[in-house]
Amino acid sequence: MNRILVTGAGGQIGSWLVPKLRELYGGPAVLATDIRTLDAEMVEAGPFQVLDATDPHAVGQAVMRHHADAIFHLAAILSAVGERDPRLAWHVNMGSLEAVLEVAREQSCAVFTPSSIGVFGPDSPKNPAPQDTVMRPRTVYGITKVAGELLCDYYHSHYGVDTRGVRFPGLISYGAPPGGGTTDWAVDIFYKAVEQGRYTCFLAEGTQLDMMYMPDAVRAAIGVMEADPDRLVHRNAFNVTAMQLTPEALAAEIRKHVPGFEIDYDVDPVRQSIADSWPDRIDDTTARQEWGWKPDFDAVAMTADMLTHLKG
Ligand code: NAD
Ligand code: AKB
Repeated sequence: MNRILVTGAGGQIGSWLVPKLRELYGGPAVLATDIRTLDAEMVEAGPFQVLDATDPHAVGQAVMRHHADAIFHLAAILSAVGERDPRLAWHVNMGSLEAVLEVAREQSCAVFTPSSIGVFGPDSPKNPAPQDTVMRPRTVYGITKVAGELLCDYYHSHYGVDTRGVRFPGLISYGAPPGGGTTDWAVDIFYKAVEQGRYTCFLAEGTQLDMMYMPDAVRAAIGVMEADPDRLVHRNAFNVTAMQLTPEALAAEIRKHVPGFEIDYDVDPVRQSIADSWPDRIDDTTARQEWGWKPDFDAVAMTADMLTHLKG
């Protein structure tokens, strides 16, 4: 990777990934793009372009003009927003992936595409969900992610495109807010803890999901792209995780830093049913074996770091 184009650069992941890529590969080498204009920090630190990733012609032009040899494809609609507007989720998630893969095939680019724990469904083993198992998700988001993993595999096996990806768990970060997922509670809880000392959670007590702190997610994205291709068997769908959290366990950890912090529950049935269909824990042994994946942050270290930054 020398010259990189990032789609969906203004989102929760892109707002962390783009600065890291610019630090590693040089500011001018990383073209940030999004369907909307972004804040000055992103736009002034390197090249930026408004780009609808579902438009194959526009993506092709941008890749050609930037002389990109790698695309980090982050533009997508997440799980909760996807259940509100399934056709939009299909259009954006599949339309943009097809556009990016075709451009990558024509212009010889490597492609990173994040998949998700959303690929699993109620028929998948819950604890742990293995690397290779039954995947029959019930959300349109999950369906696009399974289809996306398979399409990326297809472009690799049939056209030799260097496609790679990971199945991210819920990602926790400060800065750009999450884009409308089922795991957003694990970000919201920190902001409410600092601002109000209490949080009303939209998932029920006892709902356990995999999570990861954003610095680890950024390392995973870059790590899989820099991995020795000869060692990769799976390529597009590596389970990666760092911790398993329930709302009450994270609240207890936050309480160590915010005395008296309280949590209560007002369950949203849509997001609860999505969470209930996802595993309690995924097994990331394959990523550890094939490219040396290992997270730096557990729940204790992540909570301390989040609160240090949010309290200023
Ligand atoms: P996000 O919703 O925060 O950001 C998505 C970005 O894409 C936004 O800036 C939005 O403006 C942009 N976008 C939407 N439609 C677009 C289009 N047509 N063309 C160009 N840009 C468009 O999402 P995120 O959390 O940064 O997620 C990025 C990727 O990682 C997605 O594929 C998501 O499924 C995956 N993922 C995220 C998480 C997580 O917890 N954040 C977990 C698993 C997988
Ligand atoms: C979501 O909740 O939709 C995302 C994800 C885990 O894919 N955070």
